[in-house]
Amino acid sequence: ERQEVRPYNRQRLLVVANRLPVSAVRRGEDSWSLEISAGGLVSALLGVKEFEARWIGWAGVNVPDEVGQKALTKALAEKRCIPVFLDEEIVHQYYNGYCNNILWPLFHYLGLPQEDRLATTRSFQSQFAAYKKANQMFADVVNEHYEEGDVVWCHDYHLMFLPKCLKEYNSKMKVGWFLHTPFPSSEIHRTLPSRSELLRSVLAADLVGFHTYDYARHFVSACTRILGIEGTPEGVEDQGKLTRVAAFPIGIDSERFIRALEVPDVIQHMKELKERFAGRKVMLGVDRLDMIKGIPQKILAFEKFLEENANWRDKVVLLQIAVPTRTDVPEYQKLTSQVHEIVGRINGRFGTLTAVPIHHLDRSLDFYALCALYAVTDVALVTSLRDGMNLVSYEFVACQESKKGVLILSEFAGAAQSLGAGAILVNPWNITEVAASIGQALNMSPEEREKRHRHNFHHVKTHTAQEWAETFVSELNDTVIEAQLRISK
Ligand code: ADQ
Repeated sequence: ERQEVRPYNRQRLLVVANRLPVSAVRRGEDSWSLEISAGGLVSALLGVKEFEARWIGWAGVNVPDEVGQKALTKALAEKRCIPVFLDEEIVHQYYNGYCNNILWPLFHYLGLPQEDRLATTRSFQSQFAAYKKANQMFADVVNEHYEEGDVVWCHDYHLMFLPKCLKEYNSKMKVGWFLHTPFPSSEIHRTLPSRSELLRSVLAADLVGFHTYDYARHFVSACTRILGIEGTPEGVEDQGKLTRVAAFPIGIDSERFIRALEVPDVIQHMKELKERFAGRKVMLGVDRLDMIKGIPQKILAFEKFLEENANWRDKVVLLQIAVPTRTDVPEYQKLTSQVHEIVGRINGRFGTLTAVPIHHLDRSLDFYALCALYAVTDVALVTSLRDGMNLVSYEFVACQESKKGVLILSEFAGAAQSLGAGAILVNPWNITEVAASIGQALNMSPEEREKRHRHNFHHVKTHTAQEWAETFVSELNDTVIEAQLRISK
């Protein structure tokens, strides 16, 4: 694979993320079937023509035997993917433990449930050790595949220890790190026992990126307060070494959504949905079923709206599509039953023999079904308690050229900074306010909707995922060149 001729001599980009963008299913001792999952990051990088991207990450399956590992490596190579093999114990401690039970809630300002807090405090050290070990395993694979001139782009809170490991292997490696979640206030980050080690390791990168300027500012002030090192307008400077810190707001591949609306299957599906909900306004929520998405709060706000607006009860329907994630974690199981209970109660209270106010689906929808749903929606409800960016809000806007529906958006989603002028911004914790916003959205004049939609649509069309990836990588290249110039002066 290393001798492969590079088409057009494009720069190689090694994208390192916890999960590879494929799902692998074992079909036999040495055979695997693979399916590429088209997330935002995948389409962002597929669209970037200047680079030849390769992926390094965990395939999401435990493959203890060498025969299986070899076969999977070979199958993945065809998709330009390189696996990191993690055993069950590491996955348990690093992924379920440190990443999802400690960093994820902390970065989203959500505390742990009381009964878990002490247990987590006790297991902290062993989970952090596993986190470092896993990051070192990622670094080993990167190092093995690295060629001079490659750009290495590390992603997300799973891999905060990776920049340091990589620079220890090769101080000349161009390393960037991007965080997809919020970076919390330094007062929150301060509570992490591993606070300094994580910051120092991230600072080993040449470029550190966040979705918003606020997150970047929180990161710089954490470095100043916790490590006592200088923040500068460009980033963080420690003993003459500058780490550039900046905001790179992600976008979507908007054309992919716009084009989908012309596909006959999607048009047919839209027609069916319109017939199904004729005479009613459609409100939509699409989220992973996660604490951060504020699904129970959203449904309670909808209940309040129905309570106070009897005239709307048979004229509006809320479709909530919630893909289950991390289903083996008790907290997530609790959230699922909590949501089911609230939905059941509200449907019992306001439903009739022929119609219910909430359709709640615990599942993922395929791309075309999702586009059709976005396109027929009158009001989208994105009420995340915290969210790095939130791409659902972008996807909805991309599909609304004909309908010009209203976006109700949490002020705690990164997207509030880019779509704030077109959306109705809400504090998701205040269900009275969200309920009032639902009324405002449903009653909004066509002129006002048009004006707001124009603003958001323009943003979504011009700030694409491809542009995001290109900007990050070229900034990383520039940062390294500038640093070399500074040293040679
Ligand atoms: P997520 O928390 O996963 O991403 P989001 O940005 O909304 O949140 O992306 C979710 C993606 O999954 C969207 O592309 C959406 O279409 C899809 N999806 C969600 N529910 C679905 C369903 N029921 N059926 C089908 N598809 C569904 C993390 C951060 C975000 C950040 C992104 C990108 O938490 O804040 O915006 O990374 O950086």
